[in-house]
Amino acid sequence: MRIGVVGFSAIGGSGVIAQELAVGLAERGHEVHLFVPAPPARSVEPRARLSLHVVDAPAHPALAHPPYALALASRLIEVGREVDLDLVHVHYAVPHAASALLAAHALAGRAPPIVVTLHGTDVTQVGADPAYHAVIAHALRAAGARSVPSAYLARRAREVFGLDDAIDVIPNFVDLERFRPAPRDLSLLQDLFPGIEADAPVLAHVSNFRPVKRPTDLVEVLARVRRQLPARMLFVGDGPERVATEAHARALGLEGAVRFVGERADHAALLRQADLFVLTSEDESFGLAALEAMACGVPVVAYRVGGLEEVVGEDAGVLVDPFDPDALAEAALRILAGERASMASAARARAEHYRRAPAIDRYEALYARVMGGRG
Ligand code: GMT
Repeated sequence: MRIGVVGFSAIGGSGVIAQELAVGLAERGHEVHLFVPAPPARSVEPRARLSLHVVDAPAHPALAHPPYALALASRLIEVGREVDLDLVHVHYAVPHAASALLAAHALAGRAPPIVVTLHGTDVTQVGADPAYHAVIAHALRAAGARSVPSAYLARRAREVFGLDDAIDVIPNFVDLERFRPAPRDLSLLQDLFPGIEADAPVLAHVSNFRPVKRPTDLVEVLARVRRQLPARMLFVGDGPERVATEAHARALGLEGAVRFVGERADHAALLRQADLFVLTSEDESFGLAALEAMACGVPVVAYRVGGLEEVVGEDAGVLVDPFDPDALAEAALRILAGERASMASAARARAEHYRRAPAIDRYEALYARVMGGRG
């Protein structure tokens, strides 16, 4: 098949899934066209049958903001005309689903069916916003198929967009080779926290530091854990709340116990230095960052929100009532005091249920269904 895959480039689960899916589909012999707003943060190696289209949305003095949604629609039309795409699969509905629908309208008789994978805030925050709701609800109804990574998000999508039951739940997946357990790398650990003892507890967090992650709660958790243990916390990623999170750590006198490294290509290696992964999100449709930690054999402590229960289950970590940093710190201390090793093996074992190949099988089956429906 000739498949267009549309996603974001910045660090964030929906972009990672779009990019990895594009690579996996190309490896299976499909001709894949990946549309992104900038070169992907986790680089996509050039390979046969995978074309990268970095969509440029130029600024003009007449426009307050470059209309990316239109630039993407234009590029989808051009590529559609050039190669006759069989299907377009967009990740994150806003604005991708609307751009794909506009392109399909322009391509008329050659319009490819559209598959939309909803990822989280495109339903719960941006999609639910009255400023965007009508157009996204319309684009979702017009799509050939809709998928979500968790049963939780399927429920929310039905509520927010009034969709019927026709939503496929296809859980996200993880590269189990890249994200695998390994012993601590003491020189990397010393680079991160100079002078740290080899067995000091290390907590880790990876995110895009958006408000939904409640990242100052992470600092509160660390402060409580440190009342009993000389723990450190490693923060990977970047985003709007990072500065406030660093300031909060300083205000609590924790500057020597935290390290913010920003976005890093070696984030699997960084995760492997951690004893526990901590997530304080107020909502999480799936929690790909938690799954990546689990794949590295790092148990998860988090608030029990969204689809995290589906991913972490009973044995790969501990979920506590939101939004109680005391309860999170207690859970972390309990795990560090005893269950950590067994939980680490359980976390890896659970992550192995989220291999890429079966997920791609399911997307291919979905494409076949949508193409079949096209007649
Ligand atoms: O929806 C977002 O906030 C952004 C999105 C992303 O691009 O990172 O994250 C969502 O999609 C990920 C991949 O499916 C999920 O792992 C995240 O849980 C989800 N984030 C939220 O629901 C807040």
